[in-house]
Amino acid sequence: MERTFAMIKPDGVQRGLISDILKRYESKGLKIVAMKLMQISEEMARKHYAKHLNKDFFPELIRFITSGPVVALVLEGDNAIEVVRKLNGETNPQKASLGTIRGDFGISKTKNIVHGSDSKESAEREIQLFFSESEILSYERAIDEWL
Ligand code: RTP
Ligand code: MG
Repeated sequence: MERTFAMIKPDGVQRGLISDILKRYESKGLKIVAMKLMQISEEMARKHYAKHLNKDFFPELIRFITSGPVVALVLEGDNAIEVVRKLNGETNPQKASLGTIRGDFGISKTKNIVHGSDSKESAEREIQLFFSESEILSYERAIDEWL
């Protein structure tokens, strides 16, 4: 089973979309193995988005992601990294397909509601940045044998 890091960004929380978004991840069959409501510090934001340090949008991105509470998640499932990115949709919500989270709920390139790790390396790094080992649970669900 693969694990990925996902996040409901400050706009998703402020707009009351937490339950809609969790519903999509859960309904797809992904298992929530860690979850917390938290406010990201500037230092953590800079670490999380380190690869975008030299982009024009970096300062705006850091300001936005630290602007209010987010929901940090570790999701587990077969091919979870790719599955979450598909559910999230393209980066620009105006281009994202309808039926995806960004396609259905977003309109701004910065305020694009959700994050999902883009590779195994990113997933491992981001999970470690946001969660300690003891916050990540291992458990069976009755439905697991049907997925
Ligand atoms: P994410 O990391 O948040 O899952 O999004 P992503 O992989 O689809 O996009 P990425 O290229 O990693 O960009 C990270 C975040 O930066 C913001 N962004 N703003 N204004 C802009 O031109 C612009 N481009 C990217 C978005 O919030 C994007 O999710
Ligand atoms: Mg990314």
